[in-house]
Amino acid sequence: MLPARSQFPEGFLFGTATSAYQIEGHGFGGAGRTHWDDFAATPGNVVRAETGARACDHYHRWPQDLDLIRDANLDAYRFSASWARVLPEGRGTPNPEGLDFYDRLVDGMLERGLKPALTLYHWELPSALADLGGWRNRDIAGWFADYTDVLMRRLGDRTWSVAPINEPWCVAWLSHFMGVHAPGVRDIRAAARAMHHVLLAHGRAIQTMRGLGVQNLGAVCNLEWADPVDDTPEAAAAAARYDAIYNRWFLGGIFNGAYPDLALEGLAPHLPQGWQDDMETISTPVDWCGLNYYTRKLIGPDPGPWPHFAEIDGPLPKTQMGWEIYPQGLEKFLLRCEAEYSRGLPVYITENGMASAEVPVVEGTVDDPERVDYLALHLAAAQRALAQGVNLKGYFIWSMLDNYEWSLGYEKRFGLVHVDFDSLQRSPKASYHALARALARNR
Ligand code: IFM
Repeated sequence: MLPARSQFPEGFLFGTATSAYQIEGHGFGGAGRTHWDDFAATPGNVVRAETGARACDHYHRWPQDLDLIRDANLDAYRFSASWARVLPEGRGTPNPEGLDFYDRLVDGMLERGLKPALTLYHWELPSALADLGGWRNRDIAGWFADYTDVLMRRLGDRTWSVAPINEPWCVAWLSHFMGVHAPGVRDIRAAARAMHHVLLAHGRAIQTMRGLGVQNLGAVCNLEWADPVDDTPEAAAAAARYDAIYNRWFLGGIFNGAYPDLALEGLAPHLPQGWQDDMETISTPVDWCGLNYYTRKLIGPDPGPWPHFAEIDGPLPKTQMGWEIYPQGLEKFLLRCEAEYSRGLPVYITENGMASAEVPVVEGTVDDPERVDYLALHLAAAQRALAQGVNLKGYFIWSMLDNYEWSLGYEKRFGLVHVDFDSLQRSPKASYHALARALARNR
C-alpha cells in the first residue's frame, strides 16, 4: 500500500516524469534529426532498431495525457523539451511549430493545476551538432546556452522549475565510455571531455536563465549506490572509484566546484586544457537539487585499464531491467546529498520507478503489484530521510507512460499507465489507481 499524502510534510510535491523523445513522437511537427535516430539506424545498437519516431504519440495526445496526470492527483509534471524540435539544426532558425507545441503544453499543465517542471535536454542531440563533435566539442556549452535562450524566452514566464540537463552521467559516461547510448562512443578521451562539457553547458544554461529572470533553477543527477563485492581493500577501492565517476563527479562539480580525486586520477590527462577555469561557471548557484535513483551496483576490481572496476551480478530481487531493488541506497544518498552537496537547499527525488514485464490489459487496467511495492519501499526511504532532517520537498515517479526505453526499445515498461504501442490506447495500471487514492487531497 502507498503512504497517503498526509504522511508527508505540508506542501510536499508529488509528480511524475517523462521525456520528449521517449513519448512525443519525434517524426511529427518539423523536428530535426537527432543522434538517437542515427544510433538506432545502426545495426545492433537498439533492440529491433526501434526509434522514437512515433513513440506514444504524445505530440497529438497530450491533452488526454495531462488529464491522466491531473486525475492521478499529482501536483507537478516533469517533462523535457526536445532541442531538435525547437532548433532542427541545433542552432539558427527555430521551428515555430515546435515552440508552439511547448507553449500549449505548458498552458495545458497550468489549466489543469499542474506545476510545469521543465528539463531542457533529455538526450536527443540534434544530428547537426553531433556532426560537429557533439558533447566532445567545447562549443556545445555555447550552443546549449543559445538554445536555452530561445526556449526560455518563450516559456520562462510560466515554468515552475527548470533543470538544464537530465542525468549528466548518461550523457557523458554511458554514451562516450560505455557506448551504450548515442552516440555509442567507447573512448576515454571523448568521455572525459563529455564529462566536463556537459557540466559546462549546465552552468552556461543556468547563467542564461538567471539573465532572463527565470525562477527556480536546479540540477538533476542520477545516482547509483556502489557496494564492494567483498571485504577486500581492492573491492573497496573499486567501489569508491565507481562512486567517484558515477555520483561524485557531477554533484561535486555543480555544488562544490570540484571534481573528486579518484575520478581525476584517470580523467585529468584527457580533460581540455584550462578546465579548472570552468569550475566557477559549472558551480553557478542553483535553487534545488534533483536526484534520480533506481538501484545499486556490486563492484569488484578488474585487471584491465583504469578505472579497474567491474559490475558483479547482485543477489537482491530485480526489476525487469535486471536492477536490484535497494531502497536503502535512496536514503543514504539523500543524507549524503544534504551533508556534502545541497546543504539545506530543497532536494527533490526527480525520478524513481521500475520496469515490469508486459501484462495483458483486463477490463481497462493492468495488475502491477510489484510497482506498488517498489514505490512504497522508496517512499518509506524518503520518509526516513525526512525524519533525519533532509530538506526533501518532493517525489516524481518515472514514468507516467510506458515509453521508449532507449537502446532497450519499447519492451521495458516503466509506466503508471500502460500503452498499447499498436493502438496507442492508454490503460491506467493498478499502481496509477493506488497512487490516485493515496494522493487524494480530502481523504
Ligand atoms: O528511461 C530512463 C530515463 O530516460 C532517464 N532515467 C532513467 C529511466 C529508466 O532507465
